[in-house]
Parts: sequence; C-alpha cells; structure tokens
Amino acid sequence: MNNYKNYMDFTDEVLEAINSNKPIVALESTIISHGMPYPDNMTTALELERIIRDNGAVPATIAIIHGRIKIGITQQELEFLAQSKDILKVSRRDIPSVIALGKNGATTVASTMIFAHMAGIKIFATGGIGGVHRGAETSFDISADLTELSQTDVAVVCAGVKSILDIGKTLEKLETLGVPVLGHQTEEFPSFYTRGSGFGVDYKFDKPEEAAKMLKAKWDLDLKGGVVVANPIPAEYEANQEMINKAIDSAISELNEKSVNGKEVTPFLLSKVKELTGGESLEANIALVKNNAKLAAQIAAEYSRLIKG
Ligand code: PSU
Ligand code: MN
Repeated sequence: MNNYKNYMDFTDEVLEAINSNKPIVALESTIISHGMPYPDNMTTALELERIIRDNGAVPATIAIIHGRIKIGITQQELEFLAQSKDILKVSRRDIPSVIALGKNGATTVASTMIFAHMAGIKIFATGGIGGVHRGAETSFDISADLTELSQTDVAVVCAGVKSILDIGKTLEKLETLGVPVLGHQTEEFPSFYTRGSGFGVDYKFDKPEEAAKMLKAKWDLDLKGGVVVANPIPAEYEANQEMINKAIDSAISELNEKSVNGKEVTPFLLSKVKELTGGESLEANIALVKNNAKLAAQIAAEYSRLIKG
C-alpha cells in the first residue's frame, strides 16, 4: 500500500478482512453527512453495514476525519458524521487540502473509489452516481465521478442516476470513457427513484456471479477503470414519477435563477428535491441503498471466490 497507509486508519474488522482476503464492500459518507437527515442517516448507515455482513462481506464506510482517511468507521465516528455540520464534500480535487488542514470530509463516489482502491477494495455500494448535468453544453458541468470511473478499478453498485442530470448524456460520456454499464436483471438503465429511464444498459446480468466474472475479465485484462452496476429500486418502493419530475424541474429553475456553481450544484439540487418531496423520496432512497448494499455484498463474495479459485 506504499505511503498510503501513513494517511489511513483501518478498523480492526476491515484490517482483518484485508489481511485474510475476505470480501469487502466500501460505502461512501456523503450519503450520511449530506444525503439524509438525522437520525435516518445514522440508522440507514448501520442497516447497510448489517446487510453487507448478512450477505457474506465486510462493510467499510469511508470518510476523512480530522485529516485522517478512515477505512471503516466506529460507532462514535458515524455519530459524528451523521450530526456534525462541519463536514466538507470531498471529491478528488479536495483530498489534499482536507487532509493537510486536518478537516472532516464526506467522500463522494469519486473519492470513495480512490480510497477503496488504495485499500484494495473492489466493490462499492451507493445510491446514485454523479454525471453530466442538464445544460452541460454551456455550463461544462460534468461530475468528477465519471472521470474516476474511467481510471480507478472499482465497481460501483448504484440505482442509476437521478434525473437532476441529463441521463442520455451521462450514458454517452460513460461510453466514451470506456466504462461498462451493467444492468442487474434489467435491460433499462434505472433513474434512482424509478426503475426505468427510457435508456438501455450495455449488458444485463441476472446473477451476482455473472457480474463478478465480468469484473474479473476487465481487470485481468488490465482494462483500467471502474464499472457501473445499475440495480433498479425494488418496484414496491418506486416513488411517484410525476411528483419527482415536478420537484426536479422546480429545483433546476431555481438553480438557474441563482448563481450556484461548481461543487455546490449537486448538493443544491439534491436538497431542493428532498425539501419538495419529503418523506416519500427519503423512503425510496433508503430502500434502494439497502438493495444496492445487498447486491454489492453478493458480488464481492462471488468475486473473492473467483480470484481465490
Ligand atoms: N447523486 C445523488 N445522491 C448523492 C450524490 C449524487 O443522487 O448523494 C452525491 C454523491 O456523493 C456523488 C456526488 O458522488 O454527489 C457528485 O457530486 P458532483 O456532481 O458535484 O460531482
Ligand atoms: Mn459539478
């Protein structure tokens, strides 16, 4: 792990899993600090860890606390991430400053992938990834998550992308970057709150083992980069599409009236949508992340079996 470990702290559970080649699933902390209200963020984070253990893997929630990269967090650190208002959003470019200044950071998809990779973790579960924003042809707003997916060897299990983004452009960009987009038991790329989007995935897979084989082939061949594993929200938890679309449209018009830019755009849109859709979107969000944690653990377990075999 080179010099990385000078910057990193592992929980005993994660360290033991790394040393004995057990399957591990990384989890991001943005979802805790910026994605959900307290105490739902706390109970959900604990539930995710439990689901991962129940499905044969070890959870490793990733964050930066007082300038230290945490691979796996304690209950006390989770409380802190869930309640403190002093947690920065950390993507690739923010890492050096947050570490050097000893600050606290919630990791995005991009930075969680980076730290997972440094720790030797191959599979990561989250809710939704960043992508190409609507109007990107003038704003140039494209998430660093996509660049990270093009270069860092970690599979991201997600429920697709929210339609705060331009889903078609996001998929085009992933194609350009050479990032496979796999659909779990679906031909259609999901749009977070709902199972469909009108856009297709590259390849459908039915069983975790099939996804694990695709990952192994990709990395055995040294085809650098990540994979998007798109897992639709369970049908019984889908949110009302009309309500979601209305909220997103109104969030985007408010964004266009204000001078919000850079890293604030996504949090602004997400919090407006949250505000306008309330409990229903939160319930859907919790259900889909749990569903992703389960699939990620199953893929991690199969992947470990394949590389040991
Ligand atoms: N999209 C969501 N929920 C999220 C995010 C995106 O539906 O929580 C968060 C993730 O941490 C993601 C980040 O990596 O926002 C992307 O931010 P940006 O668009 O600024 O790259
Ligand atoms: Mn952006």
